[in-house]
Amino acid sequence: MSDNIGTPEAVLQELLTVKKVVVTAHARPDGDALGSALALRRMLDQNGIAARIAGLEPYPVRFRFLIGHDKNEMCGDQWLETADLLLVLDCGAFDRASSNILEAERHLRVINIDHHGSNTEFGAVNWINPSASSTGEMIWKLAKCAGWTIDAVTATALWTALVTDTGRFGFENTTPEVMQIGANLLECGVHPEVIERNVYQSIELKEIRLSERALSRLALHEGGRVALVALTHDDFLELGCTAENAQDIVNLPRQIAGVEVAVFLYELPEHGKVKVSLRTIAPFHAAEFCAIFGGGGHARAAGCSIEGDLNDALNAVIPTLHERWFSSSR
Ligand SMILES: [Mn+2]
Repeated sequence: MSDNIGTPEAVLQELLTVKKVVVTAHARPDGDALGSALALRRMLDQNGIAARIAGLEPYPVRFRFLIGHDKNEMCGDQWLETADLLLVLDCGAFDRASSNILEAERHLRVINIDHHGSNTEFGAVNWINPSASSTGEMIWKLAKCAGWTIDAVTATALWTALVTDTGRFGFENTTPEVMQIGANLLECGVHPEVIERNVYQSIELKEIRLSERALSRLALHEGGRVALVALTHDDFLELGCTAENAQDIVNLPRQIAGVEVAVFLYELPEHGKVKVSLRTIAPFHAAEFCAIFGGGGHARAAGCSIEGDLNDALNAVIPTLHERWFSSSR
């Protein structure tokens, strides 16, 4: 696990000499990935650096309200080919970026801005702060450092990054600083009820049906301290859902009283793999567990992929959880 690496000043130094950049984040973006990328893109554009977003489609419908405030927000292939710099946000490993970005990287200088402790430092310049609640928090700091104005549209994107990565200011990464940044964003014109309605009160019916399928497979282990839900490829097919519709399902088992480790397994047949999503409470380090299977993330939220089908994944994850965390009573 890496400690604090790099500075916002080093990132700004890189931006001094460029005219045209691309901003991206991890594929299948969440609120922090999209919010921080859109906020940074807008502020760069407003401050004399032409910037476009790439590689973030498809994004979940609930974040659509953040997109389309500016003409030409999204970049075409030609832009990617002629840009000076690629800023990669909220992306713990470069292979988590989308495929067209992986292609473009060959000729672009990469600036890596992230808060995942498991970050692989893939950039020419790396600014990694694992104690930041979100990449949105880091982009706010970058803006302050640069003296950029944060307007209401930018503030709304950054608020979305903060609320989604702090569990609506409920996780242990909700620091005094997060609340100070939140207060500043409110002063910049954020309407929290708009974000709440779009992000948390806009679930599609098929997503509720998908949750129903996942809960039908709810299983408790370790005397109720581990709760697991799962979805098969057929569940997704029959309900017309994709992995984007399953982003919040891991939050269902974690709500059960006494559960310390919540696990969500779902089949991604196109890759012949099962995705594992893990949420924990202290002292269980989710990213360290997922690293056993080649994944990564944060202390309390992490993920990995396991070759095979749902049964293979169950047979890998449940005994390993027992062995690592529950074999001697703690
Ligand atoms: Mn994040």
